[in-house]
Amino acid sequence: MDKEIFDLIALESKRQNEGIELIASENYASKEVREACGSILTNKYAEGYPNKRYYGGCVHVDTIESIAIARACELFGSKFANVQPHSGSQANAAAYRALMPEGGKVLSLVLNDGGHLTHGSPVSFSSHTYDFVFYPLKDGRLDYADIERIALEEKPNVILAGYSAYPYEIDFKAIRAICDKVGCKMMVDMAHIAGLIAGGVHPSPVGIADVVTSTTHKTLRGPRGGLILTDDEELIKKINSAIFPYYQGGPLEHIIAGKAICFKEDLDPSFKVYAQAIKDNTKACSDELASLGVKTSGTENHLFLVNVLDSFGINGLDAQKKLEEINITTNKNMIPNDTLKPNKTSGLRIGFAAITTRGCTIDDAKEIAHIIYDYLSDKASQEECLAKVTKLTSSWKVIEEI
Ligand code: DSN
Repeated sequence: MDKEIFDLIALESKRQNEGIELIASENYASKEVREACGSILTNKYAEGYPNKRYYGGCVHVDTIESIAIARACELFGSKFANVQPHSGSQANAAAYRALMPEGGKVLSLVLNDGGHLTHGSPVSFSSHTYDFVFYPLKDGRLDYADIERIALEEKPNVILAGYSAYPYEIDFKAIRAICDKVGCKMMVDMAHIAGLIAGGVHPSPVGIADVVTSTTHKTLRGPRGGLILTDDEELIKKINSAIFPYYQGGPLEHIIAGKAICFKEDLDPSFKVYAQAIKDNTKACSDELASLGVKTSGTENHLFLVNVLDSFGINGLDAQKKLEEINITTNKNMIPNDTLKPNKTSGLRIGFAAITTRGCTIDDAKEIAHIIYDYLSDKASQEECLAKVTKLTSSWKVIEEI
Protein backbone atom coordinates (compact mmCIF):
# COMPACT_ATOMS: atom_id res chain seq x y z
CA MET A 1 0.00 0.00 0.00
CA ASP A 2 1.20 3.49 -0.80
CA LYS A 3 1.10 4.86 2.74
CA GLU A 4 2.24 8.29 1.67
CA ILE A 5 -0.81 8.85 -0.55
CA PHE A 6 -3.34 7.06 1.68
CA ASP A 7 -2.19 9.10 4.68
CA LEU A 8 -2.83 12.23 2.63
CA ILE A 9 -6.30 10.97 1.66
CA ALA A 10 -7.00 10.42 5.38
CA LEU A 11 -5.90 13.98 6.13
CA GLU A 12 -8.11 15.31 3.33
CA SER A 13 -11.05 13.34 4.74
CA LYS A 14 -10.42 14.95 8.15
CA ARG A 15 -10.25 18.39 6.53
CA GLN A 16 -13.52 17.82 4.66
CA ASN A 17 -15.31 16.40 7.71
CA GLU A 18 -14.11 19.09 10.13
CA GLY A 19 -14.62 22.03 7.81
CA ILE A 20 -17.55 24.14 6.68
CA GLU A 21 -17.34 23.89 2.89
CA LEU A 22 -18.73 27.05 1.32
CA ILE A 23 -17.07 26.84 -2.11
CA ALA A 24 -20.10 27.24 -4.38
CA SER A 25 -18.88 24.74 -6.98
CA GLU A 26 -18.21 21.85 -4.57
CA ASN A 27 -20.37 19.08 -3.15
CA TYR A 28 -20.14 15.61 -1.60
CA ALA A 29 -20.80 12.66 -3.92
CA SER A 30 -22.63 9.68 -2.44
CA LYS A 31 -20.94 6.46 -1.40
CA GLU A 32 -22.41 4.66 -4.45
CA VAL A 33 -21.14 7.32 -6.83
CA ARG A 34 -17.68 7.11 -5.26
CA GLU A 35 -17.66 3.31 -5.35
CA ALA A 36 -18.49 3.30 -9.06
CA CYS A 37 -15.77 5.87 -9.74
CA GLY A 38 -13.22 3.76 -7.86
CA SER A 39 -14.35 0.51 -9.48
CA ILE A 40 -12.73 -1.89 -11.94
CA LEU A 41 -14.42 -0.01 -14.77
CA THR A 42 -11.29 2.16 -14.75
CA ASN A 43 -9.55 -0.78 -16.47
CA LYS A 44 -11.63 -0.60 -19.64
CA TYR A 45 -10.88 1.12 -22.95
CA ALA A 46 -14.04 2.03 -24.86
CA GLU A 47 -13.18 4.65 -27.50
CA GLY A 48 -16.31 5.40 -29.48
CA TYR A 49 -19.94 5.28 -28.35
CA PRO A 50 -22.25 2.44 -27.18
CA ASN A 51 -22.37 -0.33 -29.82
CA LYS A 52 -19.84 1.59 -32.00
CA ARG A 53 -16.56 1.05 -30.18
CA TYR A 54 -12.99 0.64 -31.36
CA TYR A 55 -12.39 -2.12 -28.78
CA GLY A 56 -13.87 -5.49 -27.93
CA GLY A 57 -15.23 -6.38 -24.50
CA CYS A 58 -17.48 -3.33 -24.27
CA VAL A 59 -20.73 -5.23 -23.67
CA HIS A 60 -21.18 -4.02 -20.09
CA VAL A 61 -19.80 -0.52 -20.46
CA ASP A 62 -22.10 -0.09 -23.47
CA THR A 63 -25.08 -0.79 -21.22
CA ILE A 64 -23.76 1.47 -18.45
CA GLU A 65 -23.17 4.39 -20.84
CA SER A 66 -26.59 3.88 -22.49
CA ILE A 67 -28.25 3.98 -19.05
CA ALA A 68 -26.33 7.16 -18.16
CA ILE A 69 -27.50 8.81 -21.42
CA ALA A 70 -31.13 7.73 -20.89
CA ARG A 71 -31.15 8.98 -17.29
CA ALA A 72 -29.56 12.32 -18.22
CA CYS A 73 -32.26 12.79 -20.89
CA GLU A 74 -35.02 11.85 -18.44
CA LEU A 75 -33.68 14.13 -15.68
CA PHE A 76 -33.50 17.21 -17.89
CA GLY A 77 -36.20 16.41 -20.45
CA SER A 78 -33.65 16.38 -23.27
CA LYS A 79 -33.74 14.33 -26.48
CA PHE A 80 -29.98 13.66 -26.68
CA ALA A 81 -27.03 13.59 -24.27
CA ASN A 82 -23.29 13.05 -24.40
CA VAL A 83 -21.99 11.86 -21.02
CA GLN A 84 -18.32 11.49 -22.01
CA PRO A 85 -16.81 14.96 -21.39
CA HIS A 86 -14.07 14.64 -18.79
CA SER A 87 -14.95 18.11 -17.49
CA GLY A 88 -17.06 21.17 -18.11
CA SER A 89 -14.22 22.71 -20.11
CA GLN A 90 -14.19 19.82 -22.61
CA ALA A 91 -18.00 19.99 -22.77
CA ASN A 92 -17.78 23.69 -23.65
CA ALA A 93 -15.03 23.07 -26.23
CA ALA A 94 -17.18 20.43 -27.97
CA ALA A 95 -20.29 22.63 -27.83
CA TYR A 96 -18.48 25.56 -29.47
CA ARG A 97 -17.12 23.26 -32.19
CA ALA A 98 -20.60 21.88 -32.89
CA LEU A 99 -22.20 25.33 -32.99
CA MET A 100 -19.84 27.34 -35.25
CA PRO A 101 -16.70 27.22 -37.37
CA GLU A 102 -13.32 28.17 -35.88
CA GLY A 103 -13.10 31.95 -35.66
CA GLY A 104 -16.86 32.20 -35.03
CA LYS A 105 -18.06 34.96 -32.72
CA VAL A 106 -19.43 34.30 -29.22
CA LEU A 107 -21.19 36.89 -27.08
CA SER A 108 -20.71 36.04 -23.41
CA LEU A 109 -20.64 37.68 -20.00
CA VAL A 110 -17.68 39.89 -19.02
CA LEU A 111 -15.39 37.43 -17.24
CA ASN A 112 -14.87 39.58 -14.16
CA ASP A 113 -18.66 39.82 -13.78
CA GLY A 114 -18.99 36.04 -13.30
CA GLY A 115 -18.09 34.23 -16.53
CA HIS A 116 -15.92 31.12 -16.68
CA LEU A 117 -12.37 30.81 -18.11
CA THR A 118 -13.74 28.83 -21.09
CA HIS A 119 -16.12 31.71 -21.82
CA GLY A 120 -13.41 33.67 -23.62
CA SER A 121 -10.58 34.24 -21.15
CA PRO A 122 -7.27 35.22 -22.79
CA VAL A 123 -5.60 32.34 -20.92
CA SER A 124 -8.10 29.72 -22.24
CA PHE A 125 -8.25 27.92 -25.60
CA SER A 126 -11.65 29.53 -26.10
CA SER A 127 -10.39 33.03 -26.92
CA HIS A 128 -7.69 31.60 -29.22
CA THR A 129 -10.09 29.48 -31.28
CA TYR A 130 -13.11 31.83 -31.31
CA ASP A 131 -13.74 35.56 -31.34
CA PHE A 132 -15.28 36.52 -28.00
CA VAL A 133 -17.18 39.74 -27.35
CA PHE A 134 -18.83 40.50 -24.03
CA TYR A 135 -21.92 41.86 -22.29
CA PRO A 136 -21.58 43.42 -18.82
CA LEU A 137 -23.86 43.21 -15.81
CA LYS A 138 -25.78 46.36 -14.84
CA ASP A 139 -25.88 46.89 -11.06
CA GLY A 140 -24.81 43.26 -10.68
CA ARG A 141 -27.68 41.87 -12.81
CA LEU A 142 -28.18 40.74 -16.38
CA ASP A 143 -29.65 43.55 -18.46
CA TYR A 144 -31.46 41.80 -21.33
CA ALA A 145 -32.09 45.04 -23.27
CA ASP A 146 -28.36 45.74 -23.17
CA ILE A 147 -27.51 42.18 -24.27
CA GLU A 148 -29.89 42.64 -27.21
CA ARG A 149 -28.31 45.97 -28.15
CA ILE A 150 -24.79 44.47 -28.12
CA ALA A 151 -25.95 41.34 -29.96
CA LEU A 152 -27.53 43.42 -32.76
CA GLU A 153 -24.29 45.38 -33.10
CA GLU A 154 -21.91 42.41 -32.89
CA LYS A 155 -23.98 39.79 -34.77
CA PRO A 156 -22.43 36.80 -32.94
CA ASN A 157 -22.76 33.18 -34.07
CA VAL A 158 -23.59 32.17 -30.50
CA ILE A 159 -24.89 33.89 -27.37
CA LEU A 160 -23.67 32.15 -24.22
CA ALA A 161 -25.48 32.23 -20.88
CA GLY A 162 -24.73 30.43 -17.60
CA TYR A 163 -22.12 31.65 -15.15
CA SER A 164 -19.75 30.81 -12.28
CA ALA A 165 -20.58 33.59 -9.86
CA TYR A 166 -24.02 34.97 -10.75
CA PRO A 167 -26.35 34.90 -7.72
CA TYR A 168 -29.68 35.52 -9.48
CA GLU A 169 -32.13 33.59 -11.65
CA ILE A 170 -31.43 33.62 -15.41
CA ASP A 171 -34.28 34.34 -17.87
CA PHE A 172 -33.40 31.84 -20.61
CA LYS A 173 -36.50 32.71 -22.65
CA ALA A 174 -35.36 36.36 -22.83
CA ILE A 175 -31.97 35.26 -24.19
CA ARG A 176 -33.66 32.91 -26.71
CA ALA A 177 -35.75 35.84 -27.96
CA ILE A 178 -32.55 37.85 -28.52
CA CYS A 179 -30.94 34.91 -30.36
CA ASP A 180 -34.00 34.61 -32.60
CA LYS A 181 -33.93 38.35 -33.35
CA VAL A 182 -30.22 38.21 -34.20
CA GLY A 183 -30.47 34.86 -35.98
CA CYS A 184 -27.81 33.14 -33.87
CA LYS A 185 -27.48 29.99 -31.77
CA MET A 186 -27.96 29.87 -28.02
CA MET A 187 -25.68 27.97 -25.67
CA VAL A 188 -26.09 27.62 -21.90
CA ASP A 189 -23.38 26.46 -19.50
CA MET A 190 -25.58 25.42 -16.57
CA ALA A 191 -22.72 23.84 -14.56
CA HIS A 192 -23.40 25.84 -11.41
CA ILE A 193 -27.18 25.60 -11.36
CA ALA A 194 -27.73 22.14 -12.91
CA GLY A 195 -28.84 20.65 -9.57
CA LEU A 196 -31.30 23.50 -8.99
CA ILE A 197 -32.70 22.90 -12.48
CA ALA A 198 -32.89 19.13 -11.92
CA GLY A 199 -34.61 19.80 -8.59
CA GLY A 200 -37.15 22.13 -10.23
CA VAL A 201 -36.16 25.29 -8.32
CA HIS A 202 -34.59 27.17 -11.26
CA PRO A 203 -36.06 27.49 -14.80
CA SER A 204 -34.50 25.06 -17.26
CA PRO A 205 -32.68 26.06 -20.46
CA VAL A 206 -33.29 22.60 -21.97
CA GLY A 207 -35.61 22.88 -24.97
CA ILE A 208 -34.82 26.61 -25.15
CA ALA A 209 -31.07 26.69 -25.86
CA ASP A 210 -29.60 24.85 -28.85
CA VAL A 211 -26.92 23.26 -26.67
CA VAL A 212 -26.67 23.00 -22.88
CA THR A 213 -23.41 22.04 -21.16
CA SER A 214 -22.81 21.17 -17.54
CA THR A 215 -20.51 19.63 -15.02
CA THR A 216 -21.85 16.80 -12.89
CA HIS A 217 -20.07 17.50 -9.59
CA LYS A 218 -21.46 20.85 -8.44
CA THR A 219 -25.11 21.23 -7.37
CA LEU A 220 -25.86 18.03 -9.33
CA ARG A 221 -23.81 16.15 -6.68
CA GLY A 222 -22.24 13.52 -8.93
CA PRO A 223 -18.69 12.63 -9.91
CA ARG A 224 -16.26 15.19 -11.32
CA GLY A 225 -17.08 15.38 -15.03
CA GLY A 226 -19.03 17.00 -17.87
CA LEU A 227 -22.31 16.59 -19.76
CA ILE A 228 -23.82 17.97 -22.99
CA LEU A 229 -27.51 18.07 -23.88
CA THR A 230 -29.37 19.01 -27.06
CA ASP A 231 -32.71 18.34 -28.74
CA ASP A 232 -31.17 18.71 -32.21
CA GLU A 233 -30.28 15.50 -34.06
CA GLU A 234 -27.72 17.22 -36.32
CA LEU A 235 -26.06 18.96 -33.38
CA ILE A 236 -25.68 15.78 -31.31
CA LYS A 237 -23.80 14.18 -34.23
CA LYS A 238 -21.40 17.16 -34.30
CA ILE A 239 -21.11 17.15 -30.49
CA ASN A 240 -20.31 13.44 -30.43
CA SER A 241 -17.54 13.73 -32.99
CA ALA A 242 -16.20 16.86 -31.26
CA ILE A 243 -15.85 14.92 -27.99
CA PHE A 244 -14.50 11.75 -29.63
CA PRO A 245 -12.27 11.68 -31.60
CA TYR A 246 -11.58 15.44 -31.82
CA TYR A 247 -10.94 16.44 -28.19
CA GLN A 248 -10.87 13.20 -26.21
CA GLY A 249 -9.77 9.59 -26.50
CA GLY A 250 -11.09 6.82 -24.29
CA PRO A 251 -14.12 7.75 -22.16
CA LEU A 252 -13.85 7.29 -18.39
CA GLU A 253 -16.45 4.53 -18.01
CA HIS A 254 -15.98 4.42 -14.21
CA ILE A 255 -16.92 8.11 -14.05
CA ILE A 256 -19.79 7.56 -16.52
CA ALA A 257 -21.12 4.86 -14.16
CA GLY A 258 -20.87 7.43 -11.35
CA LYS A 259 -22.80 9.91 -13.53
CA ALA A 260 -25.53 7.30 -14.15
CA ILE A 261 -25.90 6.76 -10.38
CA CYS A 262 -25.95 10.52 -9.76
CA PHE A 263 -28.73 11.01 -12.36
CA LYS A 264 -30.78 8.28 -10.65
CA GLU A 265 -30.28 9.96 -7.27
CA ASP A 266 -31.31 13.29 -8.79
CA LEU A 267 -34.49 11.75 -10.26
CA ASP A 268 -35.59 10.74 -6.75
CA PRO A 269 -38.22 13.09 -5.23
CA SER A 270 -35.86 13.71 -2.27
CA PHE A 271 -33.56 15.65 -4.62
CA LYS A 272 -36.26 18.34 -5.04
CA VAL A 273 -36.29 18.79 -1.26
CA TYR A 274 -32.49 19.07 -1.30
CA ALA A 275 -32.51 21.64 -4.12
CA GLN A 276 -35.03 23.84 -2.26
CA ALA A 277 -33.00 23.49 0.96
CA ILE A 278 -29.85 24.75 -0.82
CA LYS A 279 -31.72 27.90 -1.86
CA ASP A 280 -33.25 28.39 1.60
CA ASN A 281 -29.91 27.99 3.39
CA THR A 282 -28.09 30.30 0.98
CA LYS A 283 -30.74 33.00 1.42
CA ALA A 284 -30.79 32.60 5.21
CA CYS A 285 -27.02 33.16 5.43
CA SER A 286 -27.01 36.07 2.98
CA ASP A 287 -29.97 37.78 4.71
CA GLU A 288 -28.37 37.33 8.14
CA LEU A 289 -25.10 38.86 6.93
CA ALA A 290 -27.07 41.76 5.39
CA SER A 291 -28.88 42.31 8.72
CA LEU A 292 -25.43 42.64 10.34
CA GLY A 293 -24.59 45.40 7.85
CA VAL A 294 -22.47 43.26 5.50
CA LYS A 295 -22.61 44.13 1.79
CA THR A 296 -23.90 41.00 0.06
CA SER A 297 -25.33 40.54 -3.42
CA GLY A 298 -28.40 38.76 -2.05
CA THR A 299 -29.28 35.50 -3.76
CA GLU A 300 -31.84 33.65 -5.86
CA ASN A 301 -29.83 30.45 -6.19
CA HIS A 302 -27.07 28.49 -4.41
CA LEU A 303 -24.53 31.28 -3.99
CA PHE A 304 -23.96 34.93 -3.15
CA LEU A 305 -21.08 37.39 -3.27
CA VAL A 306 -19.85 39.38 -0.27
CA ASN A 307 -18.01 42.66 -0.75
CA VAL A 308 -15.45 42.00 1.98
CA LEU A 309 -13.38 45.07 1.11
CA ASP A 310 -16.23 47.47 1.91
CA SER A 311 -17.64 45.34 4.74
CA PHE A 312 -14.48 44.41 6.66
CA GLY A 313 -11.68 46.46 5.07
CA ILE A 314 -9.82 43.38 3.79
CA ASN A 315 -9.50 41.96 0.28
CA GLY A 316 -10.99 38.66 -0.89
CA LEU A 317 -7.70 36.75 -0.69
CA ASP A 318 -7.09 37.82 2.91
CA ALA A 319 -10.71 37.05 3.86
CA GLN A 320 -10.41 33.58 2.27
CA LYS A 321 -7.16 32.92 4.20
CA LYS A 322 -8.58 34.24 7.47
CA LEU A 323 -11.68 32.04 7.25
CA GLU A 324 -9.48 29.04 6.57
CA GLU A 325 -7.96 29.61 10.05
CA ILE A 326 -11.37 28.64 11.48
CA ASN A 327 -11.97 25.74 9.05
CA ILE A 328 -14.36 27.65 6.79
CA THR A 329 -13.48 27.23 3.09
CA THR A 330 -14.57 29.87 0.57
CA ASN A 331 -12.97 31.43 -2.48
CA LYS A 332 -12.00 34.97 -3.32
CA ASN A 333 -14.05 36.27 -6.23
CA MET A 334 -14.28 39.37 -8.37
CA ILE A 335 -17.39 41.44 -7.75
CA PRO A 336 -18.99 43.55 -10.51
CA ASN A 337 -16.84 46.65 -11.19
CA ASP A 338 -14.12 45.32 -8.89
CA THR A 339 -11.26 47.75 -8.35
CA LEU A 340 -8.81 44.99 -7.34
CA LYS A 341 -7.09 42.39 -9.55
CA PRO A 342 -8.31 38.74 -9.81
CA ASN A 343 -5.45 37.55 -7.55
CA LYS A 344 -6.73 39.78 -4.70
CA THR A 345 -10.40 40.70 -5.42
CA SER A 346 -12.83 42.67 -3.27
CA GLY A 347 -15.21 39.77 -2.95
CA LEU A 348 -15.81 36.35 -1.52
CA ARG A 349 -18.11 33.75 -3.16
CA ILE A 350 -20.18 31.72 -0.73
CA GLY A 351 -22.35 28.72 -1.64
CA PHE A 352 -24.41 26.17 0.28
CA ALA A 353 -24.72 23.11 -2.01
CA ALA A 354 -22.06 21.09 -0.15
CA ILE A 355 -23.03 21.61 3.46
CA THR A 356 -26.73 21.28 2.67
CA THR A 357 -25.85 17.72 1.58
CA ARG A 358 -24.35 17.17 5.05
CA GLY A 359 -27.54 18.37 6.77
CA CYS A 360 -26.99 22.09 7.32
CA THR A 361 -30.28 23.72 8.43
CA ILE A 362 -31.55 27.30 8.11
CA ASP A 363 -30.55 27.95 11.74
CA ASP A 364 -27.07 26.57 11.03
CA ALA A 365 -26.81 28.84 7.96
CA LYS A 366 -27.69 31.87 10.12
CA GLU A 367 -25.13 30.83 12.72
CA ILE A 368 -22.50 30.53 9.99
CA ALA A 369 -23.25 34.16 9.03
CA HIS A 370 -22.50 35.21 12.61
CA ILE A 371 -19.28 33.16 12.78
CA ILE A 372 -18.06 34.73 9.51
CA TYR A 373 -19.06 38.22 10.65
CA ASP A 374 -17.49 37.86 14.12
CA TYR A 375 -14.20 36.50 12.82
CA LEU A 376 -13.75 38.84 9.85
CA SER A 377 -14.55 41.86 12.04
CA ASP A 378 -12.25 40.63 14.86
CA LYS A 379 -15.14 40.42 17.33
CA ALA A 380 -14.39 36.79 18.26
CA SER A 381 -11.18 34.81 18.70
CA GLN A 382 -9.99 31.96 16.51
CA GLU A 383 -10.56 29.58 19.43
CA GLU A 384 -14.18 30.69 19.97
CA CYS A 385 -15.00 30.45 16.25
CA LEU A 386 -13.30 27.08 15.83
CA ALA A 387 -15.35 25.68 18.74
CA LYS A 388 -18.57 26.83 17.00
CA VAL A 389 -17.46 25.37 13.65
CA THR A 390 -16.61 22.04 15.31
CA LYS A 391 -20.01 21.95 17.06
CA LEU A 392 -21.78 22.47 13.73
CA THR A 393 -19.75 20.04 11.63
CA SER A 394 -19.95 17.31 14.24
CA SER A 395 -23.76 17.58 14.17
CA TRP A 396 -23.78 16.92 10.38
CA LYS A 397 -23.35 13.73 8.33
CA VAL A 398 -19.85 12.27 8.05
CA ILE A 399 -18.91 12.67 4.38
CA GLU A 400 -18.02 9.00 3.92
CA GLU A 401 -21.61 8.10 4.88
CA ILE A 402 -23.37 10.33 2.39
N1 DSN B 1 -14.09 26.25 -11.26
C1 DSN B 1 -15.52 26.28 -11.18
C2 DSN B 1 -16.02 27.20 -10.13
O1 DSN B 1 -15.47 27.19 -9.05
O2 DSN B 1 -16.97 27.92 -10.34
C3 DSN B 1 -16.13 26.56 -12.48
O3 DSN B 1 -15.81 25.51 -13.34
